Amino acid sequence: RAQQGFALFFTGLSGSGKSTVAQAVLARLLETGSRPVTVLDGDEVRRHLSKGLGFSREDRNANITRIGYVASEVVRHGGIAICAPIAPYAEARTEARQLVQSHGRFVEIHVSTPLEVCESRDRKGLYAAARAGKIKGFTGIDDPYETPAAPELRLDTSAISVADAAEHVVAWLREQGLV
Ligand code: GGZ
Repeated sequence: RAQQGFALFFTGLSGSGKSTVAQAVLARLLETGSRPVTVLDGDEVRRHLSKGLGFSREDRNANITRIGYVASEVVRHGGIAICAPIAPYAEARTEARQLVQSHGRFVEIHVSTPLEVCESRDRKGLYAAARAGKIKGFTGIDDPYETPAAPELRLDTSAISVADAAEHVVAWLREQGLV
């Protein structure tokens, strides 16, 4: 039978490794080449789908609802959607889950890399700017991140390599019969 669509929903702090692991998983899924894959990455989404939204609770939740809606359409057509926003609020993650689950599987992956590690990486200098008060309401510094209570998977990129993290996701998908 045709395999059902599913969404991989990575959530975690800035610098936790969401996008990097998502890209590695994408590469692995494209190798096996079974179905079309749509990537809804944070940066891209905010440039197009969520252009004009800021980082208030309302705007972040609107961003996640839009991502959830697009992912649900991809899944409805039997495709794979890979999403990688911070998604700090449980309420919005639940809404995205409900949108997707009416058409297929929703796989929440908490990228649980500790704040200290994300901050020490500080690839874009955003944590330094947030500590200096130049960016207000930065997730993990002066804005909340609600830890997922029951994600399908949890990955800490300070404890395992990107390749191992991606392998772990793909192995889990195989176990579930999704790929
Ligand atoms: C968190 C912010 C903020 C604030 C700008 N808080 O490391 P990045 O740069 O590329 O990832 C972060 C990205 C977060 O956008 P999302 O759409 O994923 O967020 S949410 O799910 O909450 O809607 C960071 C940058 O945008 N950034 N200001 N105040 N991250």
